[in-house]
Amino acid sequence: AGELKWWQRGIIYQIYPRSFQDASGDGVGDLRGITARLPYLASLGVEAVWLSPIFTSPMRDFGYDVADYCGVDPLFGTLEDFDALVQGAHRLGLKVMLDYVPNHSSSDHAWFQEALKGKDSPKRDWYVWRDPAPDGSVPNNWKSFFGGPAWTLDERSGQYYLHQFLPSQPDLNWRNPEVRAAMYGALRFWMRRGVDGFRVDVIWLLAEDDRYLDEPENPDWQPGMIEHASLDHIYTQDQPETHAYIREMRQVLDEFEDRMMVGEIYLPVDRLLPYAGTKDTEMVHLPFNFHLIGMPWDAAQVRAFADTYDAACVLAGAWPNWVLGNHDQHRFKTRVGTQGYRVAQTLLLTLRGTPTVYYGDEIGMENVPVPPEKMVDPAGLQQPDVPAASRDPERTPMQWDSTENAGFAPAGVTPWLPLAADADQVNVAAQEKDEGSDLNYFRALTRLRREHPALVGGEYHSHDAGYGDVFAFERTLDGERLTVLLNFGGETRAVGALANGETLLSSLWDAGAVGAPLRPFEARIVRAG
Ligand code: TEU
Repeated sequence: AGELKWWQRGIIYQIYPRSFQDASGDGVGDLRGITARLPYLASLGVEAVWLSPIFTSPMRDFGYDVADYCGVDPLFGTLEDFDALVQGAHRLGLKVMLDYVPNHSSSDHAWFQEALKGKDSPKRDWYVWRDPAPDGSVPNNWKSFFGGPAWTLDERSGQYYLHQFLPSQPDLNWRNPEVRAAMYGALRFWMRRGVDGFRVDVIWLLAEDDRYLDEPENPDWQPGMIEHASLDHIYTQDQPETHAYIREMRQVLDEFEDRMMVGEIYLPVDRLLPYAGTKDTEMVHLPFNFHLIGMPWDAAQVRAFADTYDAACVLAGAWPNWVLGNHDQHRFKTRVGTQGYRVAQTLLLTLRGTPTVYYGDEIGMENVPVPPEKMVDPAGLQQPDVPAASRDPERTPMQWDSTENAGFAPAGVTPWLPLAADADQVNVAAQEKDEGSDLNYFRALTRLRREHPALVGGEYHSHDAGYGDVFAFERTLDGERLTVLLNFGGETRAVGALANGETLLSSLWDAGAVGAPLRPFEARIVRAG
């Protein structure tokens, strides 16, 4: 796998900076905290660290509302702190990725404040304005992803502005070349500071159809769908112009050596893979594949999806990638259950493609119930009738040890979100000491990836294991063949010749006899003899 790029070879680890490590003692994580934990990150065997937004922000959407694209928010530290983080990471061989939020700025951004001055403002066209409908109401039926209309009236000018998220997150007008130039400038600013890559927020929503027609209702939508879209969004997502802007964005990245971007895109595979572009016109390096999050946790369905997606990637010449969780989705251990946890973790780290891991998943963090009076996520606060809408439960502080505040913040400080009730047991320090812990299982998997290039660069091919609750596949490269056996169910399953060979790793640790049946919920990696 020597010729693979770092973003194909390695694992991306997502940090939600508010919740990783609070060095300043204000209950919110910060950059110096992350820098202090770099040795831990290196010990995990991951390649890159992606930081959710650290830019200047009023934090109404916790940083996804940027008021200055080239500044670090004082809550997180300073530019000097950031430079130190990048240097420290690079010294340990870790890449650093930032979260780039191009679709919308904060309403506090100087650009929007200028645009508010009136229709003649030089920045007016940097945002998306429409006159009211003839009856004075919103221009059309477009909805915000956080509930309510996607339009807010600016009383002074009598026009509405577009916001696909909060009213305090006005959509930038990507059709305006000045906007694009300014936003590309921000990318260059961070790349000059040594940033290796970007996760690009809602990249598939950049452009809107400029006829501003009403969206049709989405007949397939159900509450709880990962996109949260009751309208089809045929006019606000996946527009041809969006593809064109991404091609431009890619050229900006290619001005620098070895940089990458991963795009946040919630679309079906046939509309997702085009975001990788073609050999001649490349677009995003990795279009996030969120489908493992949305689908039922079922061996046959996961296999069918993996087959389809892998084949589609081969055909499109796109590098695959896999995700089980992020700061918008409930913790995967809570979704698949304690017993399914290691099966899921094994799947994520052995399928063909780049895995992205969410902080804390390596120690098996679960959703933390946050009582309504402590809810802070605007997605939850704006949709009190949708109980699962709050993203607070998956954003709670990292659990480092069994001291007060689990080592996330100094004793006596109140963290911005509550800690898990079992943080005194489920934490890094405890799991370091326990050979059989989730943390050490994660490390065993990342070590296997390093020792066996077939797990990284090898071809993928699934097998019929003879049971609906077993997913079996092999990864092959240069004569090495590794078989991954995943028992999603609670029954012992004899999988015959598929299990023949040396067991390199079992989620139950003890290797068992060669060819032994899979035990309930066992994940096993076997080297075919
Ligand atoms: O999320 C975009 C997105 O599609 C979300 O609406 C997602 O479906 C929802 O959070 C699920 O509950 C991105 C960021 O990841 C998110 O944190 C931001 O709030 C949002 O964009 C606005 O920037």
